[in-house]
Amino acid sequence: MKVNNKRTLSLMLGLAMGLGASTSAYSQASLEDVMKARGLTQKDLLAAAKTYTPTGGRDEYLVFASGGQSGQVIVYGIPSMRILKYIGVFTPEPWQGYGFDDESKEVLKQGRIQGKDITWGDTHHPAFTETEGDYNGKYLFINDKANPRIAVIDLHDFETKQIVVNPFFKSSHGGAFVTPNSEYVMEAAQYAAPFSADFVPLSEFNDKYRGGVTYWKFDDKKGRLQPDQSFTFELPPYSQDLSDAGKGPSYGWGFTNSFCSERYVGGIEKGRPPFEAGCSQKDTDFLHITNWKKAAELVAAGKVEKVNGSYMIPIAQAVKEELLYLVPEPKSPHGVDVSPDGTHMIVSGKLDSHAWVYSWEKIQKAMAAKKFEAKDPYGIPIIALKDALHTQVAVGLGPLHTQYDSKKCTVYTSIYVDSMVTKWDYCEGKVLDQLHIHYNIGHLMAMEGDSVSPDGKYLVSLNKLAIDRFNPVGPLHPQNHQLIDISGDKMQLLYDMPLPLGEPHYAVAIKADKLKPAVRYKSGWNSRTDERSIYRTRAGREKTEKVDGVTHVYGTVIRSHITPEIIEVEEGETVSLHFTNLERAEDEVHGFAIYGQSVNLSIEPGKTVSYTFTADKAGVYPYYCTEFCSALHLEMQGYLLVKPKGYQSKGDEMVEGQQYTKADYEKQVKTNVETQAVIDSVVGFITSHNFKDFAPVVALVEDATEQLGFAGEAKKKAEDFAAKGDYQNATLWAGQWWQYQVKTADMGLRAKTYLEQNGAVKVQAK
Ligand code: RUQ
Ligand code: CUA
Repeated sequence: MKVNNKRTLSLMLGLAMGLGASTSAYSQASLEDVMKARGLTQKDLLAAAKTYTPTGGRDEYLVFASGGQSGQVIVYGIPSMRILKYIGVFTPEPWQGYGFDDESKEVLKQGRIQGKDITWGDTHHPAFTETEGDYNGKYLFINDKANPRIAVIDLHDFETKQIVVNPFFKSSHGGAFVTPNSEYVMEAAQYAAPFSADFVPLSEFNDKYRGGVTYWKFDDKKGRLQPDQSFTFELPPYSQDLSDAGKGPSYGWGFTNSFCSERYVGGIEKGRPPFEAGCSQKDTDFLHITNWKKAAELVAAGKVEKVNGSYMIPIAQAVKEELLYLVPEPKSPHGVDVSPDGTHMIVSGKLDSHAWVYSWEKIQKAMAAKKFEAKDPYGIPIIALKDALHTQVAVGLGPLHTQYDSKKCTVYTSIYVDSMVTKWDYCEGKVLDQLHIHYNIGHLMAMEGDSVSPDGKYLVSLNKLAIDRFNPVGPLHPQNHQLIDISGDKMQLLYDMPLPLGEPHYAVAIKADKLKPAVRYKSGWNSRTDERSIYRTRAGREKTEKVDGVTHVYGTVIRSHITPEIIEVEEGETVSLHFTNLERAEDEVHGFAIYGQSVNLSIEPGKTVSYTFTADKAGVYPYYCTEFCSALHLEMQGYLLVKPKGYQSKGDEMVEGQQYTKADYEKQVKTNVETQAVIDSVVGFITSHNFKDFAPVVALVEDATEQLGFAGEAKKKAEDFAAKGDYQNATLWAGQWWQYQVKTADMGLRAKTYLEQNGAVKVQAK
């Protein structure tokens, strides 16, 4: 073991001195040879050149895709289509410790439905926070359709911070959609249901079942939704679907479409025609237009009542206050998408081959003149189609969603049945291009496509079926995201990316440089509440304390040991472990797992996490770090000893394995002296360069200095034992002294490499 470590160190040193192996091993094959061997065309090569990202390269955009039924969010880069992260949102995710540590369990607990834990979600539509209609890179929201919930993810650390449960709905599809200054997040119901939790027979469907749209108030400073300031519009039982917030001239308004405005209830088992027949009889459904700005004023003025503790605006009040209107829209519509300038809304009906473009100017005129063609059965004014429509364009069979280009008037609509993307001009009402995709596209997404200033460039087609596009992996196929170049007049398909996690419905893409994620937490940080943890622990302050019958272990983790290494408790005790990661270096995460407990913790630099459990069975429980964090990662271990009740120690002294002599001690000291020379040379290199100009290096140097300090303490202990002639302890402490040196050297070399690769310059030696 020691020999190996020494080898590792000298190898590190060799690399640091530039003595590494040369890199001339490239194959001599020409581009033509490779093309021939792999059957690639010129077009393929062009696509490859547009997406290929050389090693170490970064992407221009980051995509946040819904993870569908996985209840997570998937993050990947464009144009490389490389997956970077899964964010646990509604579903426990062990690698991140999400749903395993006490802190994140609290977040999931917020999402309980009628007291029941829900350990998954059907995520559909992510949305970024906005400032004046542009993505600001601060937070991301995503909805759960199955249980009407919205989650808040902080883009500072890509962690889920909050889950809110809709106080009225039993499902929610039309969320999350953000108003232009993130004032509110829209969440529309889907399947009509009573607003209460009670049983209501279907015979009372028209009177007691309801749809709705909730406007969740968002506090930009706190980064949390504010349920007590949020409000819901009661709506007829029309199966409200997707929504979008107005902007520019339509700022202050929200748009929500619906299907099954027939209010049909199926019952195929009783011989009734099924939902699908009854819900598609009428030629049109309704686009709902709601005035959130005026509604917020009513709420602020105390004019809206609370129902079960939440503000709810009944249909009659919304009509009276002129907050709610309907406009006919194409049969069984799916998406409603407001143009970047807020002047038009595009809606497509799944059972109509046209996309309908509405004019906000016309709609406003009709509202002002109170020109309505009728009222619906609930008294809501209906604006006639001719008084709202700008144009209708035949885009293909089964149009769903529309995305806006950076070029004026240019849009892309997903065509589900025809499996294609139609590029068209909504001002002139003409089709410009069509591209076949594989297969059955749902949503599509252009770069910053929901903002007031879309970037165009790339489009991602989120396909419902992959069928034969990839190597077969059993009956459940991966999803397929196809990257399309939209920079030219003709769309060009570039790349197929299999996505093996849930059915991502929608995705949003943001310019990568708008995000400034942290690489470490402030020390002792509770990342879920975003404040210092009351359980934070500093180096050397580790302790065990019994408070109110609970044994609290205040521990730390650092390469390569967990403090404490032995935890002794009595059978039946409740134990609460708290670990703080003392590292500052980027990516130095430690994990924690223990035998017989369903737990994995992810302890990122600076983070404090807790795990509380009952030690209900006497026994021996090994624990260890689950991240390969250093050469001696396997040794990052410990024992939880659960003693039987009333156990009396029979003087169980710790037994020693290997015995050490003076010669062993001296050999170790010699190694340590040599290692110190390596450290000194690295330190010399770093301090002779402008390392303080590089934040990651400063963090590494801080960590290295700390490790070197520990080395000094261990050295002192070794020398004290040697002076007493106790070569057993002297040798072991000399070994620990060397461990700290190795970690110092490791970080020092990483800092040195960073400086060399990032153009550090020599400065005058001080
Ligand atoms: S939806 S495509 Cu939520 Cu369109 Cu799935
Ligand atoms: Cu820490 Cu392995």
